[in-house]
Amino acid sequence: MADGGFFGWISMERTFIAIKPDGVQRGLVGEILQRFERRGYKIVALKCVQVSEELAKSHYADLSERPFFPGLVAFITSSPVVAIVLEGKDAVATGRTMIGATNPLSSAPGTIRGDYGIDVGRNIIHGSDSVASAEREIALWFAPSEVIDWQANQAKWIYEKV
Ligand code: DAT
Ligand code: MG
Repeated sequence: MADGGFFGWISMERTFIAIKPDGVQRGLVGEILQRFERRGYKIVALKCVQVSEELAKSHYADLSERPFFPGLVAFITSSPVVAIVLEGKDAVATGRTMIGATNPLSSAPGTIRGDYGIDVGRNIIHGSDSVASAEREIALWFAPSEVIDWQANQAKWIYEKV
């Protein structure tokens, strides 16, 4: 499923979500998880992480030449992050839609960043931007044994066919 494979006829995906230090410090973990759970996404991995500089630099490797990179690494390593893998239909793109635009001031109300954030450098949450990124990020943040395959009993009430 992490490879965008099929569960029944439904294309199931996994996406990597991280509630950043500001989201954890502001006590938003429960509210954020509740949004994804209520939508119908299934938590298949979750842990609290004190991020190392090495992990931060690897996670944001594609931004290493950007002027804000040192500040981004300092921020993400400054306080714990809650790392999550969600599974469900179209999890990557729908996760990004629920998160909102990179700059919270441009994020629509109703999105996580649009409801809780103001500054781009304090935008509360990360979500994978493609299935390929999700696969890379899940492998970077989690050991295979930490990502759990399980059947949600409510799946038939979320999906027409399971
Ligand atoms: P996103 O998190 O929406 O995928 P991104 O991958 O382009 O956005 O950037 C990663 C993070 O880097 C972003 O969540 C916040 C920070 N960032 C991006 N652009 C920035 C900027 N212009 N100034 C400061 N921080 C920025
Ligand atoms: Mg990104």
